[in-house]
Amino acid sequence: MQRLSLYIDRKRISPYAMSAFVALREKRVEFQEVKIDLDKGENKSDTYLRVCKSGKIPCLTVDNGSIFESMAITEFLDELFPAPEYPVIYPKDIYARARCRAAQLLVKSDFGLIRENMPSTGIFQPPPQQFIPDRNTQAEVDRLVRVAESLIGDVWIGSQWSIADFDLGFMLHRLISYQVPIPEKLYSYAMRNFERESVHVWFKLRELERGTWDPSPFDVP
Ligand SMILES: N[C@@H](CCC(=O)N[C@@H](CS)C(=O)NCC(=O)O)C(=O)O
Repeated sequence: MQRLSLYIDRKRISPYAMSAFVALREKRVEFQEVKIDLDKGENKSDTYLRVCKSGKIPCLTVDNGSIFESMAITEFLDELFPAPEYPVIYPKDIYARARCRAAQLLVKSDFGLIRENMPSTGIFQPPPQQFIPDRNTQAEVDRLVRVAESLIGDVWIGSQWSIADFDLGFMLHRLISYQVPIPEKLYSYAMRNFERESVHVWFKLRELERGTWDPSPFDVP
C-alpha cells in the first residue's frame, strides 16, 4: 500500500481540500494529514513549494510523487484504488462520468460571484446575515440552479453517489447558508450530500481543532 499524505488548510474551510479529504475517506484508505496555515502564508514557503509547485492546497503526496488540483487528485484516487476492491467515487457509465466532470469543472472554476459573495466560511459557521444577491449574482444563482437541475437525476448525478455530488452539493450549500432560496429538490440534494459520514468526519475534526487556532473574529462562537 502506498504512503499517502494530504495537505489541507489548517482551518478546514477549503472546499477543494475537503473534496480530496472526502474522496480519501470514501475510498476507506489510510492517509496522513498535513496542515498548512494559509493565514501565515505557509503555502508560499520554500518547504511547501518543494512539495507542491502550485503553492495551493490541497496537494496529495504518494510515496515520493505529488499531485495538485483537487479534481486531478480525486480522479487519480479513483484510478489508484479501483472497484470492486474499493468503493467508486466516479460512475462507470461514461455519460454519467461526463456529467460528473462537467459539474466539478463548473463549480471549481466558475460561479465566481457566488464564491466571492457567499464564502465557504458561511458553511462552517452560519453567517450572521442573509445575502441578498445583486442582479449579476442572481444571474449566476439562476445559472447554477439550471445546471444543477439538469445534472441531478432522482438522487445523485449518476446512479450512485460520486465525489462530483459532494462538490456540487457544497456549492449549493453556499446558497442555503446565506439564505438564498433554491428549489426544494436541490435543497434536499445538498442536505443528502452532507449526511455522508466522510463529510461528518471533516466537520467533527474541525470542531475538535478549533481550540488550537489563533483567535480571529471568524472563530468567535
Ligand atoms: N483549482 C484548485 C484551487 C485550490 C485553491 O484555490 N486553494 C486555495 C484554498 S481554498 C489556496 O490554496 N489558496 C492559497 C493561495 O492562493 O495563496 C483546486 O481545485 O485544487
